[in-house]
Amino acid sequence: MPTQTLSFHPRNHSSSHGEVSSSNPISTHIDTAVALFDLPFNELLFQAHTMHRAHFDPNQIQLSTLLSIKTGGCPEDCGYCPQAARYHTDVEKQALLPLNEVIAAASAAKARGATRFCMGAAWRGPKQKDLEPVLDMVRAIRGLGLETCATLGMLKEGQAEQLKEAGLDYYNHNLDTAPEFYGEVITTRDYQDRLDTLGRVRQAGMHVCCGGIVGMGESRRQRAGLLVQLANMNPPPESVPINNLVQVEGTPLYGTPALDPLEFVRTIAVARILMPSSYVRLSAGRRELGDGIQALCFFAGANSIFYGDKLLTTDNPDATEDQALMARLGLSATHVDAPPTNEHTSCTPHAHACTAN
Ligand code: SAM
Ligand code: DTB
Ligand code: SF4
Repeated sequence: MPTQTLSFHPRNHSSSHGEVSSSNPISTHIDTAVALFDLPFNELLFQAHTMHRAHFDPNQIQLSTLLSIKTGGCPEDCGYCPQAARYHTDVEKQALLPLNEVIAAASAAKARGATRFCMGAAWRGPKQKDLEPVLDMVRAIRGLGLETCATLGMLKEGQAEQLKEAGLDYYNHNLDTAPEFYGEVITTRDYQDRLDTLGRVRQAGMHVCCGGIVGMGESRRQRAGLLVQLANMNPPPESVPINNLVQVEGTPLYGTPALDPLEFVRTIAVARILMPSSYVRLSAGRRELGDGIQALCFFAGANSIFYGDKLLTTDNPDATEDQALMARLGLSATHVDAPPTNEHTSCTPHAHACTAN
């Protein structure tokens, strides 16, 4: 007999894209999420893995590669970020990369087995003169047959449509943490600014990549609060990056007591239960987690990673280490149908288990 019987029955998440609503009629209450976190570890992992198997092939992992296309010198004050101009870190400023360098990095990522290429820029948000060269990058990367993702900061009216028109499949913009903890970490943009950008992305018909960071000193209830915010988006994000804080000397959050790695696994498990159809990505901080904890995360429902030796400015496990870990665990890379290169597409990339391997 199980000692705890709490189980979670998610709603149907098949709402259409373009629908932006904060008044989701069937919303998850924070107490439900906290109760999941509080379950005995084995009970929680069993529920999460059962949910995972019902929605995904548990032996397939989606691989995204990141590239910082504009580095450092950011005017924002995100307390975790080595790219904020106001903190003294070792990050060197780098202007927007030329198109040929971005194409070379994307081609190399594809050759290593990545299916999605994500470009990050240390901007508060892009100006129109910034956006135009990024649109060229999106077109070129899509032309290579990769899915495209970008994280450029806050978007103004009309910018999401331009990105969509150029062929951007996903826009990454994180809520980062629960509303109640947010002000401890960032003061130069508020929670509603983030929700507004996410609404623009959805309205333009792009897929939403939205997650957050744990290990910033938040409470368990606040970790649950972040996941509830994500799960109650209507529809929930297709891609949910869960970052474990990478502590960078010079940032305000450097020296924060590290999160218990088993609490990180619990966070992944609750994310999987609350967002059964979303890809849950093990994001920053994988080097510190080690192989055993990552294996538990994959069991708990993580089915995507950032793949490649570098995140934006910090180190990630080497691609060869990830290949070895995946081989030890019998995991294979999710295959994605090459997106059409037509700029006026309304294509939805379909990831599925690769039958060729
Ligand atoms: N500048 C844009 C913005 O913030 O909207 C896009 C790039 S920003 C680096 C993307 C995300 O990376 C942040 O929202 C945060 O969740 C994550 N991130 C940044 N620094 C991190 C760190 N030191 N550890 C973990 N995650 C981090
Ligand atoms: C996300 O959630 N994590 C990635 C991506 N989206 C852009 C970024 C992680 C950055 C980690 C710190 C760095 O390398 O600068
Ligand atoms: Fe700037 Fe983004 Fe870093 Fe915040 S997370 S300081 S917006 S680069």
